[in-house]
Amino acid sequence: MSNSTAVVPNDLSAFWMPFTANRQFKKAPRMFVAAKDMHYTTSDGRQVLDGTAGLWCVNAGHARPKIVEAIARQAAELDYAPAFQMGHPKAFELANRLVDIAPAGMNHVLFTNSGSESVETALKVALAYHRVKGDGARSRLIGRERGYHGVNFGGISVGGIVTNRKMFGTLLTGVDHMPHTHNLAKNAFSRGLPEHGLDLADELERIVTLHDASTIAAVIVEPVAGSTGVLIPPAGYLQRLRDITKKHGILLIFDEVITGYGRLGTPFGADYFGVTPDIMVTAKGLTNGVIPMGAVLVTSEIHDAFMDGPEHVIEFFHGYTYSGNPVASAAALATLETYKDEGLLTRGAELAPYFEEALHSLKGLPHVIDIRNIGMVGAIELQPIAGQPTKRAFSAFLKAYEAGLLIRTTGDIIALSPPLIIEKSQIDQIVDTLGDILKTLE
Ligand code: PXG
Ligand code: PLP
Repeated sequence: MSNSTAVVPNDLSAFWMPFTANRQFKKAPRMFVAAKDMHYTTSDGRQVLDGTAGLWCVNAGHARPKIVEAIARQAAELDYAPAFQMGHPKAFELANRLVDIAPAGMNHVLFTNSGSESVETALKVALAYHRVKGDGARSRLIGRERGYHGVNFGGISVGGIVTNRKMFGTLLTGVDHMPHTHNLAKNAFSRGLPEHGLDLADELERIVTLHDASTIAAVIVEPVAGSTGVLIPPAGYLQRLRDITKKHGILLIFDEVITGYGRLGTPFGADYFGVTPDIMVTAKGLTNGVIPMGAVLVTSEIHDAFMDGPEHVIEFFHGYTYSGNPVASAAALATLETYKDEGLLTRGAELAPYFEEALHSLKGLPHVIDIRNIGMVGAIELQPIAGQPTKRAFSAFLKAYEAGLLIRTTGDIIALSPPLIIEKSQIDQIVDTLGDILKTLE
């Protein structure tokens, strides 16, 4: 066992942890001190199977050699270069590689440091695009109930999770929301795309009628809503959103922070659904989670609209100190190489049928009110304890951790999204462990 357990601090108060019950956590901390391939090592020396790819980001598994080496080499060779008015080769190379694997037409890339920043960047590109086209009245943004688009102000404004919004004032103005598509009464225990709910896409027509298309800049949705508990779109739904947005000159933004980089068994969600947006928001799997980085892909039509006016003038007043950071770029290039070497952008498609069968074998166990899956994403929805929502699923999370399995819970939904290098025997281990736990839950 590594001696890194020695460095676990005994004062945990200074770090105000993100999206965490801080007081509860600090009374009984759960610490990872190492990771390799499919497993974490805890501070008490146990192996924990990673059922969630970290937070949906470690798609190639942990501590992959090419990525580790690329980061070390890059840090020694060129650690940082100014992002504005200067360049370095790897950011350009990475943008080219991304365009190669992206759906046809997504030809230009803006770099960020997270999913949240990618969302802000995409929303700003959309607003500015209409403006440079002389259509600046198009300033409204349309999101969706239960959508998650990160935690910055634009993202929580178009997002639809009340706990992430209610503390923060009036947010962006001029935002409206489509209804979410989750319908247990009609779609429980669907495999893949649910059958019912295509008509919910027509709610966009209603919103367009209310505000008039000439005021709407963009619609942003996750192809599959992940963070809110794995809400899979009804068959035909995303195509219909595409048809409606196209008809009205509204940009369609896919937030592919979770669905990108092989999660659904295709390089991007756009490929899975055969629907190409105007802007694609990505992060997480871009660097295998190792170094923070995001990328926003846009069509030539959008990019070219900005390439007007005098050549010495900055075309788009936006960017981050770390946009295309050399070490992050090197990590991303090595990640894409690892995905390519091991076929990971499509391996999910081979594993998905096995994963689906295994998950649905849990049907009938106590408290299970839905099981749903798409690609290498699965969810098990539990009946909440009356008056104590989230408690039952969180208790499953704690029991799984004790039993050597990392799962993710949101509300009373268990979400699974293992690294794409997972073996069938490890899928069995996930499902067997969960089965045992579900039988013992209060
Ligand atoms: N958009 C989507 C669709 C996401 O899933 C973000 C934006 C924000 O990315 P950053 O890198 O700023 O966190 C996300 C992130 C969970 C979970 O448990 C999901 C996310 C992050 C952390 C936890 O479901 N999604
Ligand atoms: N705040 C201050 C005071 C800054 O100088 C900067 C960048 O120069 C920022 C925020 C933005 O930081 P970043 O570019 O890392 O997003």
